[in-house]
Amino acid sequence: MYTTELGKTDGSLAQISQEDPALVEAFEARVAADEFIEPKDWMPEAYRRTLVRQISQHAHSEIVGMLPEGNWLTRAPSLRRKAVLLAKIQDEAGHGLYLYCAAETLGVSRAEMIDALHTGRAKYSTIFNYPTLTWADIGAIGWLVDGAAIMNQVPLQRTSYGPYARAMVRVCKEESFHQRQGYEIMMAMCAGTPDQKAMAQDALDRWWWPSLMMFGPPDDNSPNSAQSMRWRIKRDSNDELRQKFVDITKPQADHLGLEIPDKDLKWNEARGHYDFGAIDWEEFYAVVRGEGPVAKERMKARREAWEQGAWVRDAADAHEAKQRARASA
Ligand code: FAQ
Repeated sequence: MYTTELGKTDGSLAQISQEDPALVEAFEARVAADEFIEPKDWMPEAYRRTLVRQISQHAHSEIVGMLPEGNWLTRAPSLRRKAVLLAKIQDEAGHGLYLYCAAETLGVSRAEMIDALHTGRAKYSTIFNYPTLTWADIGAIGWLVDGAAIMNQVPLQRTSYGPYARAMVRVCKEESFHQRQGYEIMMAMCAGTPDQKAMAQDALDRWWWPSLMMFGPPDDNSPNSAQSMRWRIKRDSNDELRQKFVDITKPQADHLGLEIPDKDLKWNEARGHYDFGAIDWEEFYAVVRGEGPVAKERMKARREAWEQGAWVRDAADAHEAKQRARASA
């Protein structure tokens, strides 16, 4: 699999077990003291590989995540909505680029990462394998998907790897604007005609459960969590973040006059949190396996974009070669 294959040549298990215990100890102490680890610092091979896995998956998610919203650019209901949506989608491209750059500092090339995505060896967030059927879905994505992304990414501003943490600072500011633009679309639809409000409810019905799945499997079934939390790559567990998201989002749904599609969603006074119903983990794992409703279309669109963009990359390479030749002449 991608996550174990990237970096295999310099990261075999035999090599990892030969790492100098003094270096490992000094590294662990720096992480425990909340120091940032920087690209040229010594780091355990498994730490490097975990970061490449998570950061590249995150980058792919941002780029594939442009597709569901791009679907509505030509049909936005007004020029203002179109301009805002266009800006948001461009922000997502920027997030992908910061993240690919952060992963490159760990010694993996952009070409390797893109190849892993296009050959199905790399993961990207399950959420982007669901279709955007109506304009209300654009509101629901901003409100719920960007809302869930912020919940996950705010703690990543303090992740232990410096370039990833710094990328997250700007990403979070932009995601916060994205969340508001989505919520504002939902507010407009909920204050509109009964048909518009019904569209908003339908979008919430379809996006609610997939949004909860974005946080990943439950803590007792999350193979990477323990080590990633020890290395302070992850600062909060999947379930902790999911709970925070539910607690914040339920009152927002009430304000809109919409109903979250979960009959078990209830305030629990003793816990000080909302209880919520069981997530369909079978659906989650099926989507992770590439069986999501529009998974094939998403990958086809990405591969075609890459192939059709070959001339741009070739032109950039030729330009760079020309500049270099001129400089050395
Ligand atoms: N989808 O052991 P864990 C966005 C995989 S950005 C697919 O818990 P971990 C912005 C996981 O990779 C959204 N796969 O893993 C936007 C692992 O498999 P592996 C993306 C998932 O890494 C908005 C396996 O399951 N955000 O939305 C998912 O400790 C609107 C076991 O899981 C990030 O990537 C999933 N949902 O925790 C753009 C944030 N969940 O790799 C456009 C950074 C889990 O071992 C429009 N990432 N898996 O083969 C993270 O925080 C973590 O990687 C988690 C997963 C929390 C996603």
